[in-house]
Amino acid sequence: MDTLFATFGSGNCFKAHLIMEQLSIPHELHWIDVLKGEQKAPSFLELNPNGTVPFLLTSEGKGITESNAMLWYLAKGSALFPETGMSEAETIQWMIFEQTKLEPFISPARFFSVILPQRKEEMASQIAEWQERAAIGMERLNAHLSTRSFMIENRYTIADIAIFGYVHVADEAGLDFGCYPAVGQWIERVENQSGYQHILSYKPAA
Ligand SMILES: N[C@@H](CCC(=O)N[C@@H](CS)C(=O)NCC(=O)O)C(=O)O
Repeated sequence: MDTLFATFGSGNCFKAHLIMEQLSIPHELHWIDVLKGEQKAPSFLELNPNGTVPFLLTSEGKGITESNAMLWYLAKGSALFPETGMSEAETIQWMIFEQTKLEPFISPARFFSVILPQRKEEMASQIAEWQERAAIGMERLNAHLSTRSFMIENRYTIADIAIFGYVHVADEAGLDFGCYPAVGQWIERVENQSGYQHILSYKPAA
């Protein structure tokens, strides 16, 4: 069985968990508390020298880092994988867009707003800068989604899951979905996909 090492509330970890739920891939969850630095524990670094989560340990004992690489691996051969070579290229393009124009800004602004709110005030000017940069990516995304229902091929694929991971919680980073109506409508379409689970619906035992 695959094991997903994840931290609670992370959009990157959520992507991997969501696809395993939607494709009914048997898996175990192993919680890593990044606030306690468990991702840098020697026993974890032995498995994943990058010291980050999500980390997927496959049933064959191979390790994968990078949430979007996990989506690619887990979706191959399924209905969530792009159908043509051009769609594969578009998917990679949007995955890189997500990791360079959205996630690096939405994720830390959200982190210091809702996960570690005690540092929100101290980080205020940095948060404002992340919000400004995230807004540029959100505008581009909104324009793309204004003319289609899903990211590629007009159907739900891993391109949607990759973008959705952090974009659907962009309000927690201080962005206003009212400014991005096509994104808001697409979020509803993704939430209506079979097997969808809320990001906070799986959590470590108390
Ligand atoms: N690009 C990576 C990002 C991985 C990442 O930075 N994960 C965060 C949690 S969302 C983490 O492990 N932070 C703790 C650390 O870097 O020490 C992905 O998409 O999986």
